[in-house]
Amino acid sequence: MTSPMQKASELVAHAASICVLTGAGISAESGIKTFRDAGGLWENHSIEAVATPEGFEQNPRLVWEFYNARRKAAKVASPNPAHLALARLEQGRLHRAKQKPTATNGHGKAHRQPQPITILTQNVDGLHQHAGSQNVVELHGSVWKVRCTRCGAISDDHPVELPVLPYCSACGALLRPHIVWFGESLDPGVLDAAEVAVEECDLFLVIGTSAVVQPAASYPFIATRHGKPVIEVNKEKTPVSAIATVSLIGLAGEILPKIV
Ligand code: BV8
Ligand code: ZN
Repeated sequence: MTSPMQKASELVAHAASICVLTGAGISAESGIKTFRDAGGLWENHSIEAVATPEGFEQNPRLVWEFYNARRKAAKVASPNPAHLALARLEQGRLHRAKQKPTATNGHGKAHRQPQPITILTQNVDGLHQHAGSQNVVELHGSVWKVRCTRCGAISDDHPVELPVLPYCSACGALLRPHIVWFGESLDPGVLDAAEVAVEECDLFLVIGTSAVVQPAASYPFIATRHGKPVIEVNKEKTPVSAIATVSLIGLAGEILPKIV
């Protein structure tokens, strides 16, 4: 009788293309507050006040104070063994893929190989990239990027704490965090990339998310509807646990290095 951990390791070992959905739980052991855990981000702030366009309209100073604090916390955080395990997994697969001749579709044209691993992250802290992961889709933007509210220019060359309030050097208008707030649509290119990754994968991992926010939370359910095995790693049960092929309860920083 194989244990859930062994089952998870086998699924990872045999998967050709893995899609990973990560949430705040994967950065918790890096010291970054999650949203909904005790002492989390939403403890002292209401979502409406700091994570909606209306809140920014109402009080941009408060929102910039919130995001400057997030930038400071992200700056001093380091990737933890969970981020590093996913980066190692990608490195190993990319290395192996290089050794295999690229498959052609018979007309000599190399057809697109599915990516060995795609990380769809809801996190905005940049820790996956910091750990060395290359194929990362930031579903909700990045705390390191800011966008002009008028000309739309996106920039990431600012000091950790931006002046409150920061203005666009090109057109002088107010800058906002390049982050998807509640009630805002995700970038269409990001949605497409996520859809392709879910469709192409043959294994879906869900790490450290409460799976309540849409559309990110729908991806594990879409994967399972397409008959793909789903492995969940979370310190507690979530709505995904009911449909997961393997649901591993524990800390991502301890479990991920063991299964990848
Ligand atoms: C959209 C960026 C179309 C901000 C985020 C009513 C009105 C308006 C909208 C809606 C509505 N009802 C539904 C919606 C849609 C809404 C939504 O889903 N709301 C929820 C609350 C029901 N979604 C949207 O608005 C999205 N846009 O739908 O566009 C549209 C357009 C116009 C009008 C309508 C619809 C945009 C959503 C994006 C919001 N931005 N983040 C920022 O970061 O500052 S969401 C934010 O919370 C995160 O990014 C993440 O996505 C989400 C959930 O957080 P988690 O990552 O899961 O973290 P959480 O704290 O919740 O859980 C941590 C987990 O980790 C726990 O399970 C814990 O057990 C586990 N854990 C902790 N430590 C560890 C661990 N596990 C393992 N190891 C550990 N060590
Ligand atoms: Zn501008």
